[in-house]
Amino acid sequence: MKIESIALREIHIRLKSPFETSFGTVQDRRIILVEAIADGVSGWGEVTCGETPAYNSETTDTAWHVISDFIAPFVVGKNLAHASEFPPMMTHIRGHEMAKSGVENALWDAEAQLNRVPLSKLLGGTIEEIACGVSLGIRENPQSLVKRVEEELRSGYQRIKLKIKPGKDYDFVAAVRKEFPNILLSVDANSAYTLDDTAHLKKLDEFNLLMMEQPLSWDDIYGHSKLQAQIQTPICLDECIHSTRDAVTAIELKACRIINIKLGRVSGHTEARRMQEECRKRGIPVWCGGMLESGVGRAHNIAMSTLPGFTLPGDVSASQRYWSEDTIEPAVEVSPKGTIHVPKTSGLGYAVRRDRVEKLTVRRNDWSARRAAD
Ligand code: OSB
Ligand code: MG
Repeated sequence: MKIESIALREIHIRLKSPFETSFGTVQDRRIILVEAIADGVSGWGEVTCGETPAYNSETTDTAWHVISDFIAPFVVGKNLAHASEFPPMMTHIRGHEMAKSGVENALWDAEAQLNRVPLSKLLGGTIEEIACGVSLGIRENPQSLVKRVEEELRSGYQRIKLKIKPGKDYDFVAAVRKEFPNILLSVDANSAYTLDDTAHLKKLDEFNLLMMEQPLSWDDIYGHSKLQAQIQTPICLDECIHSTRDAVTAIELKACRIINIKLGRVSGHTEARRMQEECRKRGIPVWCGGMLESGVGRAHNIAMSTLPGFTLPGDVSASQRYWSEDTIEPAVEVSPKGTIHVPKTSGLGYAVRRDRVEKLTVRRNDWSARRAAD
């Protein structure tokens, strides 16, 4: 497929309610959408970075810069047999996984449409109904958190993840566990603790958690191996894992027993697919993480979640939990048993709402093969 043009759009879109993690609160999202036209079809991707460099080092503005100045001008006009040929073309750009992922995933959508198959099938997905969990932001007090959990369980979600930070951890988890003794429950610290907190984190062992996600520094695999040796709760790594090599390092060091795969963090579908396969071979369950995506990113997450290594419920939940009007249609819906039915139509299986996207767009940049050849 020949990459004829790339359009970048930054959209501003407000979450229905603010989302608080250990590193901050967000409500107004600045999301970059990538539209790649290849052999006449439009493929879409979403850059999943945050607005600030608090989760990882990328931001909306760094991704805009890297795609505009290095990725788009380099790939427009190129001919690829498969989207999986994109990552080897990017080895001269260090890091910036989320920027790369937005472009690569748009090419995967285009390739699936050109082949007239659902993206999930092009990736090799086998699961037809994916299991959904929710990630709940930090709340004012344990009672209001318990109320939220109850609502999500009533909607059918199969696993509840609570965001925690020092001072807002033990009591909150205790309250939820007391009310719901048997649910699949996990916590996510987003790097808010250090090894000095080991004794404190060990106290969470009593709650029979499915996992504790990324308690220590965003770049400290070795530290997690020391912590995992001292607590029973399985550690799940998120921020630390950017590549299959990182995943294998973490597994071999016994730094985690579960891995959260986020398409943006691992630079796109090609690497995500490789990672879940290597984890599967080693008996390490993986699940699909979320980055408060709009529909485009959510649709890519659904396709990825159909791969056989994704054996735990992910953080992919219904559009209506986040947005009053999503960027795709139909909106992503979750069944009463907490599943999403994987679309069977070609490409992403959801249509991009161009009218809404145009309305939300605050800046745009375009590259076309002709311009690149000038
Ligand atoms: O660590 O999984 C995380 C949101 C933003 C940044 C990091 C994380 C999250 C979430 C939300 O947990 C997941 C979602 O609902 O999209
Ligand atoms: Mg996380």
